[in-house]
Amino acid sequence: TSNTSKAKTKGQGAATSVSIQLDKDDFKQAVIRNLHRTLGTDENKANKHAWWKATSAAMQELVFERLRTTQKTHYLNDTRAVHYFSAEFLMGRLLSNNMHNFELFDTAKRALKELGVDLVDMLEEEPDMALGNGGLGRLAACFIDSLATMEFPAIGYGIHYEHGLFRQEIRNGAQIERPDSWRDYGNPWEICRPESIQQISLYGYVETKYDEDGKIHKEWHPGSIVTGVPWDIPIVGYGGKTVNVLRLWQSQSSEYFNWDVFNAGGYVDAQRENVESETISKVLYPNDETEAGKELRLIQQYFFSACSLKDIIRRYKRVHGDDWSRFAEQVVIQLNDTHPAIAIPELMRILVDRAELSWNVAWEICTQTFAYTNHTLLPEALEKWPVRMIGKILPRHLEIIYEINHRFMAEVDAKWPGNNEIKAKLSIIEESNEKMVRMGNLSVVGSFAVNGVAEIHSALVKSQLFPEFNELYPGKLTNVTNGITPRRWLKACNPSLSALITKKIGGDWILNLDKLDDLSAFASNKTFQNQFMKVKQQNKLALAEEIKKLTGIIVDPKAIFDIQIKRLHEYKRQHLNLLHILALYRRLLQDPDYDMHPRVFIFGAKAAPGYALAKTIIYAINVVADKINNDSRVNEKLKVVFLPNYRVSLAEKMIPAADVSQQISTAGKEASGTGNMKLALNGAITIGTLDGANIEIAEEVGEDNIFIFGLTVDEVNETLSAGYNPYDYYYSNEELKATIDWLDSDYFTPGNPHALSSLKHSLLEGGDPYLVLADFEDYCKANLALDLAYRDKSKWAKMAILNTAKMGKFTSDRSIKDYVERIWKLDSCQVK
Ligand code: F55
Repeated sequence: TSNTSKAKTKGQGAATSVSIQLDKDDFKQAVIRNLHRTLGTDENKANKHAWWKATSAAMQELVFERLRTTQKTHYLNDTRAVHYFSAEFLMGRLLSNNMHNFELFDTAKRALKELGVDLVDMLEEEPDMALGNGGLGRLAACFIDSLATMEFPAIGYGIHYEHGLFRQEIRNGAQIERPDSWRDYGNPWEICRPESIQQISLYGYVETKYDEDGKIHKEWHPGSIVTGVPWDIPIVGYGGKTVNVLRLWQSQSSEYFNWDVFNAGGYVDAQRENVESETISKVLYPNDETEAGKELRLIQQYFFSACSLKDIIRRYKRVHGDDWSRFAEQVVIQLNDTHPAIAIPELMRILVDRAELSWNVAWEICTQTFAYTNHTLLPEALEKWPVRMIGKILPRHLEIIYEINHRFMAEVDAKWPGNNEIKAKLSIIEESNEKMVRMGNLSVVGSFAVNGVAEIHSALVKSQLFPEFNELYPGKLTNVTNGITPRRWLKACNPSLSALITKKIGGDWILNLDKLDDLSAFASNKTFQNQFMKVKQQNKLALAEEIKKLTGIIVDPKAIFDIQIKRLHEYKRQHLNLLHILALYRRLLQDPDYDMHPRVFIFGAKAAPGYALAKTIIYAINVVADKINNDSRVNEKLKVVFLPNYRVSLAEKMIPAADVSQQISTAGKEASGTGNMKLALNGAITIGTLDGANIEIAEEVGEDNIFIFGLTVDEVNETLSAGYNPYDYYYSNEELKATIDWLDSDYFTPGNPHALSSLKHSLLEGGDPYLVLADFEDYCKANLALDLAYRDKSKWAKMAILNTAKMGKFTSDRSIKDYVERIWKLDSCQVK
């Protein structure tokens, strides 16, 4: 293309930069050319949206160039690659990210300015690509960024949902869900690849045949066939050298097939129950941490897993033909939780039924190919599918699962002869009233590596979730602590802090986050403290304006900005935060001179639409906010803000402005958390429990630079087994009792005194399963300490700097390095 023929070698910058670069005038021309030729409009007519599209198209020209080179290089080198199977990729916006990763952001900004367009303002035109619920989906997005940055051959496989996670509106304090339509006006980043369409089967029955030698052969006669259309999203690594692909499957009906069935008449009734092909990729299930158990969900999982496997096998066969012996050398598949675990029996089916390999050879290939990441210990999140349902949708897979289990049970019996209790526990089939397939057990049995996502979590996976598996397969269970990409979560979202850091210690931190530790030397330096806190102050000012724009609430940028952003869940304990806010409110009412630094509590959270108590907590936050913000007796010191529709692009505005990071889950429940890392990286101080990656953050920053409170995992277990009674705390802490009772009055919900009763109920009669009451007092103490610390400006600045300085461990580059060295065994492949 013309822009590459005008390529210039970039003089400055890291040796990591790609040589194809544009200067400001090239960039202007590329945007204008795309405005004319791609958008069919011109400078005078173009609105913000058209400018965004033209700019994206200009970027996409560069992206394509590197994509081609990358794919050619990977093909010629016949590289081993990781295939990251994930039902969710929470990408957010891509234009700014791609500019940053091509190191073109400043060039683009200047070019657009000359065209009369403000880049930062224009970026708001891009809808978030919200094809995920929360941490798990965002982790996948950070991982594919790091994989491309570190030049590892990798492909992400997922679902091309028409509607991503719902858009949240707040009406009269309550959450309303609205459909998300991220592609309504076209997505400039995706490319449809009709040449790589796949077809997959569903329903039907299995025929058992015998050949001349009496050998058994299974033939699946499907009841319907679905077409998978791949959409590729290029993933630009930092430095712009490697551009990998995220391949997302869209479902389509395969008309000719379904017509036959339709004409057969007798099958019409059976067909009626079947899921319509197009609905498979229609919508992302909005549940995090609760498994929906719906037929359509299982079909989604099989649909994308089977399409992806076929895609991998097609590519493998192009080089190796029918020689399966090198498959596991070339292909490693990482299962992002159990959502794609049905890929295990699917690969067995292909190898045994289609390639006609022996079971043992097939099983060896399979178990050398798959690795599985566990993201939760919560029982309600562990996927189980009714045997009956799998039998209906995937009859041959059910047989294969039974065969896998049969052989596995023999292994268990060899290890623990005659021990039926262990067998019942480890069996892939749960022999309950309604028989279930346990996808976690299937994943452990079918993988060569299983990892948790933070040290404590992985220890609990070994000791609590899968202890017998750990005995049976020593070394299979391991840890890879999560990480986040510093490109999006510092460089792009916090340009002022990035510039300050780079000025102080150079720009190497972007690719080597451990370098941030060089800032430690300046943590006590008054000048640097002032510079650091000035950036924070500017970011707070910007967020204050955003808050006003989004909610009308006016907040004081000098107040402590205290932020809790994450999905709404009881175990994450937003209601613990709320009870403490009520306690502060009450103290201020009882003593107008109550001494506290002004503080703004800011929340962002979506509740799963069917999770009633989570929705009540959102409602509670909003009604309490409304009361406090309009109470002139306290609102100089206390404000509460619930920002609607929390999502990646909103997180990017909130995180740089945070003074305090709330990470207050019940110990043992949050597998890792990743928001904790993003906030600390941007200089927020954590108030948190010893849970998930908080523990490792505390180790890195040191106990002076974090506010730890609450029960530990062991203490939680002891408290529960001693017969935890929340009333003991309720009656012994006057303030706690008063705040809980307050929620159940009509003070916050005039005319509707019991609107929040279910919240009180869950904390008392409900048994308080997440020990909110047990941790309340210590949480209040930690908050007091935090308040005091903030008043010492220099002390706080030092803490904030050290938090940024000590986050090196939590780059997703390090996570990927761990996966590569310990699990995937990949070589990087430099793309020239
Ligand atoms: C989505 C769908 C289902 Cl069916 C179940 C869970 C989810 C989901 O979104 N889980 C999730 O986000 N888990 C989180 O994963 C993060 C990345 O590993 C962890 O940091 C976090 O602790 C964990 O809750």
